[in-house]
Amino acid sequence: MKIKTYKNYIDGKWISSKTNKTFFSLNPATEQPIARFQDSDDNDIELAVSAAEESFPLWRDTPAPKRAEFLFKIRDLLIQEKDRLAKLEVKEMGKVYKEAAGDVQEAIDIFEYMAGEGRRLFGRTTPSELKNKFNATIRIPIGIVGLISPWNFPIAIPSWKIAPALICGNTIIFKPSSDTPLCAIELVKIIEKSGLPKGVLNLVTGSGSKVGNPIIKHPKINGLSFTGSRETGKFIRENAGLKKVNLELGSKNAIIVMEDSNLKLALEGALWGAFGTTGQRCTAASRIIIHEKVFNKFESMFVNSAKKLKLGNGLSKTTDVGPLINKAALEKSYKYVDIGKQEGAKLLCGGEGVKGKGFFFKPTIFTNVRPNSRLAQEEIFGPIVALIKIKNIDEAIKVCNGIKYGLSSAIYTGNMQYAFRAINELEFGITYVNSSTIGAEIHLPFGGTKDTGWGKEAGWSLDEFSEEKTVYIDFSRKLQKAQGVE
Ligand code: UN1
Repeated sequence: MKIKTYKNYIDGKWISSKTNKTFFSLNPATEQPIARFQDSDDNDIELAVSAAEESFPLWRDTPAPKRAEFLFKIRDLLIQEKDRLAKLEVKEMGKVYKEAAGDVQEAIDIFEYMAGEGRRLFGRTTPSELKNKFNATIRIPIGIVGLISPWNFPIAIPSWKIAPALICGNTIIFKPSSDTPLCAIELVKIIEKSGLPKGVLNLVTGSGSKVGNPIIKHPKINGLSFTGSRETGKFIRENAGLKKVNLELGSKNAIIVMEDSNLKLALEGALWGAFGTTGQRCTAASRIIIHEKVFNKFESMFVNSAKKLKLGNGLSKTTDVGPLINKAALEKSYKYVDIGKQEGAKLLCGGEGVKGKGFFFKPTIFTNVRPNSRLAQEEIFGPIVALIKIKNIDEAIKVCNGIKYGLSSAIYTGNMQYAFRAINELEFGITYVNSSTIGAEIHLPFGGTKDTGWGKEAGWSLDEFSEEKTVYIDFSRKLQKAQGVE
């Protein structure tokens, strides 16, 4: 079958890698190859860094409101192309159409929001302790930033990183996940159409070892933003030297269902949290922590509804749950089903894939899961959820916090005391009350505690992509010393 070969985007040109090697991305619902991409290496990164270095002064010196004009154009183009991009995303990543459209919408929203920052990018002023002296801060770019993005939000997450990096005046080396390079290329083509000066954004496709690694270690790259696995995040911390690093490394999120909660509402939240995007969200709910008084009732409601979810191609209107991203993800889900069984948890539904093509795995529920078991501790990134029984709010909070991650958490209750205890005591970057663990809006901070990583993404990420520089202006015409030194 003849399929198209796509190139890297460096210094405003689409060029092939000198490696002469390519790789495929697959449609996870059919296992058919989609297109061929450059299997690049450190030589391509060198070219991209040179382009980013050369274009940096021009971009830095472009007034931020002018930089914003490009972002507004990108937003408009994304709106025009939303349907096409969403369909492409279903094809390459597998999520159902309406979720893919939501993903593109997040990209639209962040470009719009960051374009607005072009006329803010606020610094601060404070009084000086001395006479005739003026103190202020301004935001300056970091320089060249490396953006390494995942496949689960293949348009939104790159945009969460590219939009703030651009508005702050940085130039960019962008390496997308090798599972969704076409989504990234289509996003970059849209950015190219906005007329962004050459060299400001450079895209290099390829593996983590040959492309990610030289980005992480490159002495001229000053900042990194990575979303992906905890293991890669650790590698980055250990190998990025003193770069400014922003990491979002997933989680093992939980929904708490208290005895007074609206069970129908909690059920909808649990289904959406556990099986939306086939469990492949950093914010997916993979633990449901349920009060003993409502445990049995909620368990049977949840299992009955999960069994009715329809697996299939994300383009079909009747599909609830799409495929997993690839074969390795499918194998991982099987592995955790075995682990769950070995640990003595009871499998209530699912636990297996589906015959035929595509990386499908049935919505899977385990009950009687021990909070400290691997099933309840480790991120699976699949449609597998652990039900855990608790006696009271103290135990709920303890179990919810008893993991090494801390991205998203939720509590269903009408009780103000329970709600506020969750808000104050859950050690997570995000807590929802009477809503699922997913649904983050781009203008609020997105990020987590503990092993989920460092820094904030989306709307509050200006600190990740700029330095707040301090400026002292002394107009006394004499040497004045601070701290009362005469
Ligand atoms: C992610 O899974 O990394 O709240 C991002 C949500 C989405 C973003 C998820 N708006 O689930």
